[in-house]
Order: sequence, then structure tokens, then C-alpha cells
Amino acid sequence: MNTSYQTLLLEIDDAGICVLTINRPDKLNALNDQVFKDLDKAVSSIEEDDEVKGLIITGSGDKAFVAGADIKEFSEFKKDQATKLSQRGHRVFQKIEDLGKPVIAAVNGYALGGGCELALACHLRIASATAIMGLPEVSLGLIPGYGATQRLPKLVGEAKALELVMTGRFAKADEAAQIGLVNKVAEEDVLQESKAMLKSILKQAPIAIKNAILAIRESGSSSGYETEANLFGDLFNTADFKEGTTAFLEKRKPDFSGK
Ligand code: DAK
Repeated sequence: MNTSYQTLLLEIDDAGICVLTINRPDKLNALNDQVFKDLDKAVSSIEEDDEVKGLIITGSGDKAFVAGADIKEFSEFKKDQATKLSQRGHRVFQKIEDLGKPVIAAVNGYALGGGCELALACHLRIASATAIMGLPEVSLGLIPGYGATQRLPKLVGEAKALELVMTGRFAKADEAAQIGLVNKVAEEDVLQESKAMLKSILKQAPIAIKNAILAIRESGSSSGYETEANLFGDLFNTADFKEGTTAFLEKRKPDFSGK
């Protein structure tokens, strides 16, 4: 896997956990064109790399996860360019959401605007006690353009999503957990706790995890139940299903092969 990027740091440990760090600490890891190009490539290579079992996305430094899209860069955009770049952002974030491996955002500080949207595209979010999240786009004369109008209501409900987007106010970590914007607040080190949660997921059957991601992604859509039935049925053909049920009956721990 290509592990060298201008704006990202990638590290893979022995358990197959890849930590992807957005690395522009002097700009609080704001998302510019280069970050999107790097993210696009990195997520593709993570997808193809069988050694990588799960992904954690975090931000460099102790202040920010990502403090938004790069305001300096987008301040000169015109309509067509903005629409096109919004679509590119959707595609890259969708790639993260569609990754058949679990993805956790370790929200280690400010996650604002596009940064909050990046966290929303991950499957799970764990916040540090100092995390501050929000969608202040209306204060810049905009609305969220990287998916939050669609993903946020699924997590916090339509009324809370409208409140956060229309006021642009920030939520501290405790409130974010209380409204379902993050799964939990880390008691100590957000990266270590994200790794611990990922490790507990990676003990389970990999194809079942992938199918769970695909099925839950379709919740609320008209094809959701049909998708669930198909993905559920497919698992009966896997070696992991045989191993999981056999291990239970033999009163031992399963040893999943991911097949
Ligand atoms: N963009 C560019 N630079 C940023 C930045 C950002 N979003 N956030 C911080 N920085 C830079 C600051 O300019 C400063 O750079 P220098 O002046 O040192 O060169 C450096 O990071 C450190 O920031 P501060 O000095 O401001 O640090 P403080 O601790 O005082 O304040 C803060 C932290 C997070 C409260 C503050 O930095 C802040 O308010 N940042 C902006 C937050 C924000 O409004 N984010 C943007 C949300 S709107 C689009 C699609 C999506 C979007 C846009 C376009 N298209 C498809 C076109 C999404 C928009 C958003 O994300």
C-alpha cells in the first residue's frame, strides 16, 4: 500500500488496524483540495489491502480533528465549481461509508463543518472529552455540502439536525454523545479507546461485519428489508457461519477465517 501522502499519515499495526491522520495541524487539519485527493487514493488502497481489517480516522495535533473545509480555498469558488466539488466530496465520503471494513472517527478536538461531515461518514464516532462539534456553515452563508443534511438527521433526528444546522452552534463532547452524534466520549485517550472498540469488532466474523454495515446503511430506504434478507441469507454460505455455530456448540471460541 502507498503510505506516503502530502496531507495524510498512515500507520498499520499488527492487528490490521490502519490509523489515518489528517495532517495539516497548522490549519487545524482543514480539508483542502489536496486532502480530498489524498483521501480518495488512501481509502481506495485501504479497501484493496487485505492486511487492513479496520480504519480509524483522526486529526493531527491536540486541538482539532478537522476544523472544516478550507475557508481560504473555497472563498473564491463560483456556483459550478462549488457544485462539482460538493459532488467530489460526496463521492470520497461515500467511499469511506461504503468501505466493507469498520471505520471509526477518533474525534480529538474541533470537528466543524466539513470535519463534522467527515466524522458522520465514518461508521462510528468516539469523541475526546475536549471535542467540539458543529456545523457553522450558515455563519458563512452556506449549508453543509459534504453530506450532513442527509447523514445528520439519521443520527440525531430531523429536529435536532435542523437546530444544529440552522443555529450553527457548537456541541461539546457530552452533548454530542447525549444526542447520538457520537457513540461515546473517551474516558482517557480517544485513539486508544477507538482501537479497543475496533479490536472488539475485529474479533467477530468479518463478512458478517461487512454485511451489517451494508444492511444498516440502507435503513429507512424502501429496499432495506429486502437488502437485509439477501445479506442475511448470503452469510449461510460462509465458512465463518459454520465456524461460529460449531464453536458455540463445542463450547470454544470461534476462529474466523473471513471466508
Ligand atoms: N479553514 C482554513 N483555515 C482554518 C480553518 C478552516 N476551516 N480553521 C482554522 N484554520 C486556520 C486558521 O486560519 C489559523 O491559521 P493561521 O491564521 O495561523 O494561518 C489556524 O488554522 C489556527 O486557527 P485559529 O488561530 O483560528 O485557532 P483558534 O484556537 O483561535 O480557533 C477555531 C479555533 C476552530 C474556533 C477557529 O479556527 C475557527 O473558527 N475555525 C473555522 C471553523 C469553521 O467555520 N469551519 C468551516 C465550517 S464550514 C464545500 C463543501 C463543504 C464546505 C464548503 C465548501 N464545497 C463543495 C465547495 C464546508 C464548509 C465548512 O466546513
